[in-house]
Amino acid sequence: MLTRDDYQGTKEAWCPGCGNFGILNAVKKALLDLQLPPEKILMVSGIGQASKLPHYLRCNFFNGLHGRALPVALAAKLANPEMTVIVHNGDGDCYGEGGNHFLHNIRRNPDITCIVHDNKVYGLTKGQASPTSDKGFTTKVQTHGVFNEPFNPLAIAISMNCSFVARGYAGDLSYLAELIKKGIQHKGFSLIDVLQPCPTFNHVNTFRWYQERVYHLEEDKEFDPGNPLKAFYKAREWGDRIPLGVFYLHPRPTIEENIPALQAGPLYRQKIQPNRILDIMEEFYASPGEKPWLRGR
Ligand SMILES: Cc1ncc(C[n+]2csc(CCOP(=O)(O)OP(=O)(O)O)c2C)c(N)n1
Ligand code: SF4
Repeated sequence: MLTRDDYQGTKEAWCPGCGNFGILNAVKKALLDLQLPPEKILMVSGIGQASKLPHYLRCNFFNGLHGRALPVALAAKLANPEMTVIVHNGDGDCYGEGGNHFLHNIRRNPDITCIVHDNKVYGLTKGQASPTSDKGFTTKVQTHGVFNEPFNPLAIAISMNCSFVARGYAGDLSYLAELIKKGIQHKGFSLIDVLQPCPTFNHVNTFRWYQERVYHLEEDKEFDPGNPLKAFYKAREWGDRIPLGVFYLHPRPTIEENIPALQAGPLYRQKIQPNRILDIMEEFYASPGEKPWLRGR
């Protein structure tokens, strides 16, 4: 029987009152409830305050480049689909620098849980606006306020038929832990955007601000996560009321199930056959006449 201590990593170095603590505790609760052994978990992150989370947990982890957590996670999942792969990134990391990877991972649908710590600001680099910053948000750089339209990760994910789309809140720990559990158990790409106050650099979207606005989608008896139009409508609700929960479910085959080479088992257990590669190369170079790009070699 695993206990909370089995997941204990190094001492956290976030500011006091940071929403990242709530997310870390919710992740630990989810792992504990699922009794997932630390050696079967791989956490992948990029760069940022959010991306430091795997340091504070005991499990396998890879801390990559800014915005590049998802391609690393996808490669790891393809090499060893037996691992539970969880990605931690900030809103800047995932939707800004890593935006392209975000879109293409939704298309590919690997069995990865992507947790985005959405504090609507660049925390690690001291408070510049991020893709999800609301219009009018002022920072030391955006002194006249943000004038760009905010990126809406949930609406984008739903419009691309992402297989699991959810939103949690760092101040609602047990509800967030349930969403993370559902995301891990879901087979396919699970996006969990987590509203995370940054008391140091975002003085607008505070715990109190969220506390007055958030509600659970379950309160709306008409809501159905299988209905893309209803999900899209809820994803655009922002202001006086902010919904939390599972917005959209669209189960479909994962990339692991689609790749023929993986049908023989995980890559790490498959034997490499160097002779076969040499045969293929020989065959390839044997008739350059049919391959204009090889002429004159
Ligand atoms: C390619 C690249 N561009 C910029 C940076 C500088 N940089 C490091 S962290 C960061 C912002 C992190 O913000 P976010 O992803 O929202 O995470 P947070 O720190 O708020 O959790 C930036 C711009 C970098 N490390 N690499
Ligand atoms: S700067 Fe913001 S996100 Fe970073 S540790 Fe401090 S409160 Fe948390």
